[in-house]
This record gives sequence, structure tokens and C-alpha cells, in this order.
Amino acid sequence: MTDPDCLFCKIVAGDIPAEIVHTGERTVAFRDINPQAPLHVLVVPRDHEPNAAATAAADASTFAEIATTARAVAGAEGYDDYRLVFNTGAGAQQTVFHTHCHVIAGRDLTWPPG
Ligand code: DGP
Repeated sequence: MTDPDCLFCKIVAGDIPAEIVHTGERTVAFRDINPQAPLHVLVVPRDHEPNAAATAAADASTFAEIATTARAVAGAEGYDDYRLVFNTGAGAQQTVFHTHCHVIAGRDLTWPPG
């Protein structure tokens, strides 16, 4: 399922360029256009859902592939420690309403996040 008006669906389809770092059966990973750390990659499902909860409800195996892909992407760049973030809802700073997992690493990550 795709949404013709969705930015990340267009990246998954190759209609908008992005620096792809990993492709999987159910997911695609590409570098964030506005990186917040030396490693900042977005892992997105190929199927359009608006947020992580919707993806998990629709297909748990896709949600699992997001987590394993995030681990592979961080590991491939030499990072054992990394942070995964799913902003969910406008109040949580979600701006693109196609499920995406931020994979962030390569600097000191403080807690709580801002
Ligand atoms: P969020 O605020 O959680 O919805 O994160 C959306 C992220 O998407 C944000 O960190 C910037 C990134 N982004 C927005 N537009 C583009 C784009 O055209 N290409 C890439 N690679 N990333 C984008």
C-alpha cells in the first residue's frame, strides 16, 4: 500500500532521491536530510502506514524488520550504541506521517531527550 502524496513513499519508490544505506524485503533505510548526529538514518517500511503503532498492528514482521535493520545499519558504521526514536503524532514532533524509525549514533546522547 502506498500513498501517492507521501514523501517517504516517493523515496521508497525511487521517485525522490535519497542516500539509501540498506534495503530489505519490507524496509528501506536512508540518511536523514537534517542529521542530528554523525549517524542519523531513517528506517521506513515499504508499506505506507502513518505511524509505528499502525505498522505494528498491520504487520508485526515489518516492525521486527525495522528493529533488525536499525541494528544492521548502526553496526555497519561501527556503532554498538545507538538510539531509536519513533516520533508519533504532531505533539511529539512527527512531521512526516509515514512510519519511520530514527537511528541516531556517534555522539553523546543525553537523557531525557528534549
Ligand atoms: P519526524 O520529525 O520524526 O517526522 O522526522 C522526519 C524526518 O524526515 C526529519 O528528521 C527530516 C527528514 N526528512 C524530511 N524530508 C526529507 C527528505 O526529503 N529526505 C530525507 N532524506 N529526509 C527527510
